[in-house]
Amino acid sequence: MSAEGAPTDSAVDGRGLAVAVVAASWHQQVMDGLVAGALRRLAQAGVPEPTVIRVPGSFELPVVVGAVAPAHDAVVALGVVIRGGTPHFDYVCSAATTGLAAVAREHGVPVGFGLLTCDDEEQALTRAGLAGSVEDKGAEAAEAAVRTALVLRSLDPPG
Ligand code: DLZ
Repeated sequence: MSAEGAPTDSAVDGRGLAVAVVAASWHQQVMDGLVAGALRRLAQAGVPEPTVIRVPGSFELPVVVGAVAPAHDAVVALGVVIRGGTPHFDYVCSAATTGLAAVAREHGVPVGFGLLTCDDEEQALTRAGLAGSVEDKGAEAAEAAVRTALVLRSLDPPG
């Protein structure tokens, strides 16, 4: 995941949106950075009190995102999967990715995709929005979810 080519739009106004943040718990330092980045960006967008839910691992993200999606305008899914010496990495990444895309489509609710898939912890830390990080993927996922919720709202304005 690289930030090259990322949009540089102006500030987003998400006031009035109901947003949930669903975050896995593996790799605590990185996860703390991702969650903090998402909450920071949501506050900047006018969403100061999102629902925050922790799940055990990234594999569990889709089922919980699917459970909260109907009551929210957008969901931010956060997780970190670090490549190990077994194929487990591929299974967890694949299940989380396809599962999150499926629940977004099923419910028509945007899911910000803040799942880091990294070779090692150091690579994840550079993307975690911490002091010394180069990227802030939690914030990016939150902003994408809010922007997409606004797009959907503009396509289907309240009558
Ligand atoms: C089992 C596992 C492994 C090996 N690695 C990670 C990881 O790097 N990041 C993560 O979020 N979760 C990992 N898990 C846990 C799985 O996501 C899941 O929680 C367990 O397989 C139990 O269903």
